[in-house]
Amino acid sequence: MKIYFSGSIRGGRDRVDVYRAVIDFLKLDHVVLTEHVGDVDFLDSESGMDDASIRDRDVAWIREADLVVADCSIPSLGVGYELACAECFDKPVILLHDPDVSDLSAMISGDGYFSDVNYYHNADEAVAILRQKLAAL
Ligand code: 6K6
Repeated sequence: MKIYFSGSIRGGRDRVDVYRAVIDFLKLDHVVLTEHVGDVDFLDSESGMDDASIRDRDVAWIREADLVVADCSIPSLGVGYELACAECFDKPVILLHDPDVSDLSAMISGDGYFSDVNYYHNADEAVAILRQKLAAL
């Protein structure tokens, strides 16, 4: 599958270690379109792309993806926007959320499309959840 992994960038990078672990796991059997989200050394300002190009490319990747996996622990406008796109494009979505980091927005928890919310507390738990979910697909 082509998987679009969504996680906070300008919203804050405190969970990048979890993103990295999740992406490394997903890459064992799938193509991850957004590997840069888990790049620990990534500097948004050094990407060389303007914001319109980033947005257009990312929306095109969501259209192309077979599955969207999003970590909503850090509130991020970009992640929320991508989830709305995924719903518009009718893409399956798996959500990861650490309740110790934030309360999940009502706009996500109150949207029946996002029924697959998975709570975790560390990278190992997040990977174990995804291993189980992907095996069941
Ligand atoms: C990429 C690699 C190096 O620099 C960049 C430039 N920035 C972005 N590149 C690609 N996707 C981005 C970039 N900034 C935000 N996004 C998308 O929005 C990602 O797919 C994330 O899932 C989401 C993060 O949104 P914010 O609001 O937290 O930045």
